[in-house]
Amino acid sequence: MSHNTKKFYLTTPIYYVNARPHIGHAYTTIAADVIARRHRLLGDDTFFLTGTDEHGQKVERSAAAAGLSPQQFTDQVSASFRALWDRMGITYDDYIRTTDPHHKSAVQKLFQLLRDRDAIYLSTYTGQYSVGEEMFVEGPPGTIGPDGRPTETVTEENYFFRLSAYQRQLIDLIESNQLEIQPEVRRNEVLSFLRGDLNAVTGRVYDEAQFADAQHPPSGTIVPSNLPANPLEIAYERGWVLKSASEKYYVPGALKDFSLSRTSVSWGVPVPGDEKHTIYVWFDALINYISAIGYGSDDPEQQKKFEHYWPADLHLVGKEIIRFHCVYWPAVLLAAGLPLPKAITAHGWLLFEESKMSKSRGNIVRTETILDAFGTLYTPPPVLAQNDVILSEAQSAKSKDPEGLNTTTTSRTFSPQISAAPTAPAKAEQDLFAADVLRYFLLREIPFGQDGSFSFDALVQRYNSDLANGYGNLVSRTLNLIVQYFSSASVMGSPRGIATYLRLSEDNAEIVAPFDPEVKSQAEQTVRIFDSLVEGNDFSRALETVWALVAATDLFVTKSAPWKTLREIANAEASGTIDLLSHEHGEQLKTLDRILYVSAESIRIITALLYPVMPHSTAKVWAQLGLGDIEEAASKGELKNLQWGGLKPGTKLGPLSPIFPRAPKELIQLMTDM
Ligand code: ME8
Repeated sequence: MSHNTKKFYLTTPIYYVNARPHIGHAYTTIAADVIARRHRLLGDDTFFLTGTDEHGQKVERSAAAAGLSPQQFTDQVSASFRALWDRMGITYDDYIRTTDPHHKSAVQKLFQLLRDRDAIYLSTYTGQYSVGEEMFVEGPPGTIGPDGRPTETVTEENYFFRLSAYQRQLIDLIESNQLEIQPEVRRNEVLSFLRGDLNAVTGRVYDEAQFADAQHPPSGTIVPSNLPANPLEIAYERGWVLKSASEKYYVPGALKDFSLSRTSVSWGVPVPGDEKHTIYVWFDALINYISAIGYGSDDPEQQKKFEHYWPADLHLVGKEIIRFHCVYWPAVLLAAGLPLPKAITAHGWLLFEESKMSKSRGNIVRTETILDAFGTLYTPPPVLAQNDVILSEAQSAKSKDPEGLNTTTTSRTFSPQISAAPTAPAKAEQDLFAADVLRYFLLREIPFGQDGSFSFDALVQRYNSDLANGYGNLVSRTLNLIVQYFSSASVMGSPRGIATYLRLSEDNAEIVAPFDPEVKSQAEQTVRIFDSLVEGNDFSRALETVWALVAATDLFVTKSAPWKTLREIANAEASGTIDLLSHEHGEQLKTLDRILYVSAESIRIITALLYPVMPHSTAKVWAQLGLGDIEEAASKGELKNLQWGGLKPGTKLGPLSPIFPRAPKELIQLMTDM
C-alpha cells in the first residue's frame, strides 16, 4: 500500500493522578506507541503525546489522604506514570502535565477567548454532583452517581459553555465523517446522544401553522411526516428538526450547556479575572492536546509548532470518555474557531475477572507485576567473538561469483555461536523484553474496540504458543540450520557451498524447492493485509495474519526437512564417500540454499511487520539475521513497502541466542502472588 508521508499527531488520554497506573492505562499507551512507531517507520513526522491530568477535587482529596500537598502528591504520581512508560520503552515525544505553567496559561487564554466570543456566560446552577466522576448528574438529591456513591447537592454560580449552540453542527460533522469516530458502535452512540433520546419523545405533534411560526419547537416533538417538504426543509436547515436513522423527522432534546467552573474546588486553574472560580477539570484536561504543542504561547517557535501539528490526527481514548472527546471538545474547538481533530478512536475495557478494574473492587492488575515476572525469562545475547561469523567479507565477496566454481576451497574457522558466557542481563533489557510480551498479548488477545478479559493464565498460554513455540521457534530452528549448514566441513569445503549461500534462491528460477512459491506469495499477501488492518487499528486480526505466515513458513521447513540433507552430507563425509565436485552434491546444496533462504526471508518480513508491536524482540531477531540495527532500518524506511527478496546474499548472521524461552507454569502463580 502506498503511503504519502505527512505529519501525524497522536494522543492518549492524560491519566488522573489520583491513583497509580495499572494495565488499563498501559493498554492505551501501548496501542498509541505501536501506532506512533508505525507512523515513524512510514516516514511520517510523528508526534506522540501522553501525560497526566492533575487537577480537581478527587486529586485534592487523595493528596489530603496521603498527607501531602496536592503539588507534592501529583509530582509523585505523575512521575510514577512516566517512570513506568520509560521502563516499558514507550516513545512519547512529550509528556504534558496539567500543572505545567504553559498549560495553565493556555487554559486561561482559551477561556478568555471563549468569554470574549460569548461562548461562555455566568449563571447559577444547583445540581447533583458526583465527586468520584467530577460531574453533575441528573436526578434527585442522593442519587447514586456513576462512581457508585451518592451524589452531593451543589449550588454554585458557574460559568457555562453554550454547548447547545453546536448540536446541529456536530451532528453534521460526524455524519459527514469530517470528525471521524471509530469504531462504528461508538460513533452511533455519540450521534444518538447528540440527536436526543428518541425514547423520551412525547409524541406531541405540531400542526403546520404552528410549526411555521415556531422560534424553536419544544424538544421531543415528532414532526408529522405529511408536513409539506418545504417547511420541513427550512426547519432542517435551521437545525430544529433532525432525521432519525428510521427516516423520521423529530425535534431533538436540546443539548444542555455545561458548567465550566467550580467555586467548591480550589486545586486547579483559576478563571482569569474571577479567581474564586476554578476551571472545570475536563475543560482544563482536554486543552492539554493543544497546550502541549504550543497553543497560547507567545514564543514564535511554539506557535509554529502548533500550526504544524494541529489538528490532531488521532485521539486514542477508552470508550467511557468519548462524550468528552466527541462532543464537548469539538464544540469548544468550534467555538474557538480552531480545527477539529481528524479522528477519535475508542477502545474497549480491559476486564479482570469479568469486571472493570477498580480500586474499590480490588481487582487491579499492575503492569509492574508482568514486567517483573516475564523479565526473569529474558536471555541476553552472547558477546560476539571476532570469528563468530557465518561468512567472512572475503568469502561473501567470492560468493558473488556466479558459477562459484572459481572459488578455491576455503577453510573457515567456525566457532560455536555462543562463545562467551552470557553476562547478567541489564534490568532495562529484561523490562523491554517483558513489555514486548505484554504488548503482543494485549493487541493480539483483545479485538481493538471491544472489551476483553485479562488473565495471567491466558498471558502465559499465549506467550508459549505464539511466541516461544511459534515465532521464536521458527527463528531459532531456521537460523540454527543455517549455522549448521555453514559449519559442515563438506559444505564449507565445497566451492558451490560458499558460492551459493542465500544467492541461488534469488535469481536461479529453475531451482525450485518444494512449497517455496506458496511461502513467497503468502508473505506478499500478508504484507498487504497487515498494512490495511493496522491502518484500521485492527491489531488482533493483523497479528493473526502474521501468525498464519509463521505457521506456513514453519510447515514449509518441516516438509522440506533440510536437516535430512544435512545429515546425509554429514554421513557421507564421515564415511568418506562424498564427491564434493559431483553434480548431485551441487544440487543438494542448491536445494538447501533455497529452503533456508525462503525461511530466512520470510522471517525477515515477519520481523519487519512485528517491529512496532515488539520493538525489542524484533531488534534481536533482526540482528541475528545479520541485518543490523532495526531502529536504524525503521528510520531509513526499510521496514515499509516490504518486498520479497530483500535479504541479500552474503549476509552474515549475528550471534544467536534464544529470543522467547518457554515460560514455566509457575509464572502464573508467581504473578498471582505478586
Ligand atoms: O479519564 N481498560 O483519566 P483516567 C482499558 N483524566 N482502558 C483503561 C482502563 C481499563 N480497565 N482503565 C483505564 C481520565 N483505561 C481523564 C482523561 S483526557 C483529556 C482526560 C485507560 O486516569 C483508557 O484509555 O481515568 C481510559 O480512557 C483512560 O485510561 C482513563 O484514564
